[in-house]
Amino acid sequence: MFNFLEATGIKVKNNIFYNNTCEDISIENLNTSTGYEFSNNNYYKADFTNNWNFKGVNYSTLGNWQGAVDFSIKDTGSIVTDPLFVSATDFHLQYGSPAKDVGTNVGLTTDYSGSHVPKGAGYEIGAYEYGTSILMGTGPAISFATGAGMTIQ
Ligand SMILES: [Ca+2]
Repeated sequence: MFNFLEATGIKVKNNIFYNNTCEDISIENLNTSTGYEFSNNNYYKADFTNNWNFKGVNYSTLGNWQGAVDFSIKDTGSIVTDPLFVSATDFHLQYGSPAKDVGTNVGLTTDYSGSHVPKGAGYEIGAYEYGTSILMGTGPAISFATGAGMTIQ
């Protein structure tokens, strides 16, 4: 998915890597990986083999990957589990997704669909904040009147 040869300051946060047929991350940089920050990613491959490659060595567990890299932030807060997308073509998260509320603040105020983030207890990993795909249609008119309480019509 990502293959870095020679670069500095790479930041990979809040991404979902889903069932790629090659390594999710491959870093061939033989020098120090200056300024690399990886965190709060969701890696999922059905076979969990050779998910990461760092300087020519393959790693199949998140713990081994985290122990091998020389990054500034060593993929902390990341998870290895099925993110539970709505479908193969809809990358919103289902209610029970483990990617809900475990992302990190990357300075965005909206998700990929333009909805405000975060919602709930924290940021989601992935492109969409949970709860942004609900189509409400035409909602009721809500008005407030001083001293009269709330009226929903
Ligand atoms: Ca959330």
